[in-house]
Amino acid sequence: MSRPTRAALLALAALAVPLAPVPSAAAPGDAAGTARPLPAVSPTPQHMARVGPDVPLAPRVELVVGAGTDAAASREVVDALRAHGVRQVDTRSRASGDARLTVLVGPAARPDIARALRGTDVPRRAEGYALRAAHRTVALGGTDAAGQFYAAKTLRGLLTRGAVAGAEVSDHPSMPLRGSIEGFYGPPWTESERLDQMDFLGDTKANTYVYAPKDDPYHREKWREPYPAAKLDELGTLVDRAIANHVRFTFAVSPGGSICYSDAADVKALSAKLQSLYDLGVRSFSLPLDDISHTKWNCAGDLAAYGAPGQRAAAKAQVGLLNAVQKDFIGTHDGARPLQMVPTEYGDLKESPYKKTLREELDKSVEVMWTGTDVVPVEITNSQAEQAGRLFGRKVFVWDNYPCNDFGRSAGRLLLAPYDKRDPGLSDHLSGIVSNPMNQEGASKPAQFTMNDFSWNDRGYDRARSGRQAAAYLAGGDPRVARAVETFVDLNHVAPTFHEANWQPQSPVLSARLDTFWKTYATDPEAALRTLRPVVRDLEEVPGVLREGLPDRQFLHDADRWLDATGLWGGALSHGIAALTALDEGDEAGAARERERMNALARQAGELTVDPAEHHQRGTIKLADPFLGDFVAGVNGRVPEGS
Ligand code: LTM
Repeated sequence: MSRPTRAALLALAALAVPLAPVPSAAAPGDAAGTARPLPAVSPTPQHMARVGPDVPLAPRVELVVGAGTDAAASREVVDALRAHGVRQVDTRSRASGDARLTVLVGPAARPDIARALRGTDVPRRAEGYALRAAHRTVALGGTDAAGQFYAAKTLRGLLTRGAVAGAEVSDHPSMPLRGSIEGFYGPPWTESERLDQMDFLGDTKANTYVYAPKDDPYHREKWREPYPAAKLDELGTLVDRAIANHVRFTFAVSPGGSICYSDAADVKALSAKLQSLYDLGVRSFSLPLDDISHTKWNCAGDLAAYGAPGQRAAAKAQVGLLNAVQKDFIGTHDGARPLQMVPTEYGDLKESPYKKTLREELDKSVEVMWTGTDVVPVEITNSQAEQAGRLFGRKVFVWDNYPCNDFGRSAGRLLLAPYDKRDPGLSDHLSGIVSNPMNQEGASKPAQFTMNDFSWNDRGYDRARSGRQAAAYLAGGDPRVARAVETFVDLNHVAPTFHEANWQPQSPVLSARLDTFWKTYATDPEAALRTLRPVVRDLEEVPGVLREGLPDRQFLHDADRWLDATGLWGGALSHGIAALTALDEGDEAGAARERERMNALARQAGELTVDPAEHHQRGTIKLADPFLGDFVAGVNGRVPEGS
């Protein structure tokens, strides 16, 4: 059956919405599946509990939609059912009463949905939803259209083994703004990476994508110029995909490097730029003023209007512009959301004349971004976030520079570790968190997945569980592939900062295993080697397992050279083990030969470089450093060179 068109759904909307069959309470002793744990749903729901046995799917399912049913939500439900073997979905405006499975999708207040929810709490929150699967009925009720869409995403998570888990879910996001800001230096994402990102954000219940690539000239240097028609078309396609995923495509333009704040022509040019995106359907806008100077004006007019350059004068000029855009553009455009901005002082907690002016004079509805301390923060605590809120006079919106890899200390690296060191409870102090990801979109997903989990439910966030779920998501549910993803994540686990300190350690799992290996080797070489062999075999197998089994082609493309490096290092370690084994058996010549092979592969791995077309920072590929190199050195220190 073809998907219902929007027109068809609107036609259905005109019909009365009758009541669906009301499920009776779970029969006592009806045990099929009642003891089974519920599947992991990500982001972690605020509340989820088993209410009865699993609800079996049927080859033919009735989908009941009504006036307020979100088209994207019903599409998502149909896709999810089809992916789990349902052959026919009959979309109707009233339940027939004799279907083997009925799925109701729409506003939680719709009478048939409200009844089928049977008291499942409907959160009074934006983007919230309630879901209940019991007997032959699954009810998905949203507090708004996005809530319905998220209910449908949760339904996908509850589908296993030919059934919907018998569960009730009451859920809503902890933070209003969640997602990503493409705000890094270096090669911007391609159109297909951005389209992929929109679907990914939808999958992870994130609602925000900020378009702010530093290296798009029309975003920064050429901000006054309109986008060429082809580029505008491309942006239009992205906006449509964002809307289909309940993602707010947020258009950012950064005029700070050359704007003359006091020149009406510049303000007009800025407004025209925003208008061109509004015309494509964009309803969220941002004016980032990061990485510009406080201490110079771009025109003599500003000197006359605001006085000598300085923190206070810069803030006055910026506030004038931002308040004008908020009032004259946002305030006059239907559906436009509050303006967002990035202050020039975005990465510290020091009081200053700049912050004081923003705090006191910037329109209170404007969202102010903040990166945490030191731009790439080792942590974000509740107390810091509270302080930032006080300094800027509102809850701040965190631009988290993770897993961004455009700065010197991240050269040659993919940053894959799960999100960490952000306090539970941050949702009390922030309006949201967006990730500034890597130049590589696909490879950013493991980290972003966990960040979106955190911003949805910071208090329910469990780092280890989220990391496992991220791996399972990327692996398309295949456990062997998921394990290989987790191994690969461990090899690329370090998260550097601008300073010496890393805020996430490198390879915690592998480094511990290698450490144990050498300790055991000192007293029982055979046992040590026996334990290490499967670890190294896993390493060697990672590239093959991922390249054959991982459905996400973008991730594989992005990780290509790191996968090559993994294969080479795996081979090097395997020869290292062989060298130590030969030594243990008294075969010095064999040991020396293996040593040589190990060194040849390690050398090759060390010579791999990043693709400059895809990475802002050039350099050699870094992987599980320094542990892999240390292991090779350890073998070299024990096995003599051949003569
Ligand atoms: O973080 C902000 C607000 N601005 C820039 C980003 O564009 C850049 O990607 C990161 C990481 O290098 N640092 C910044 O200062």
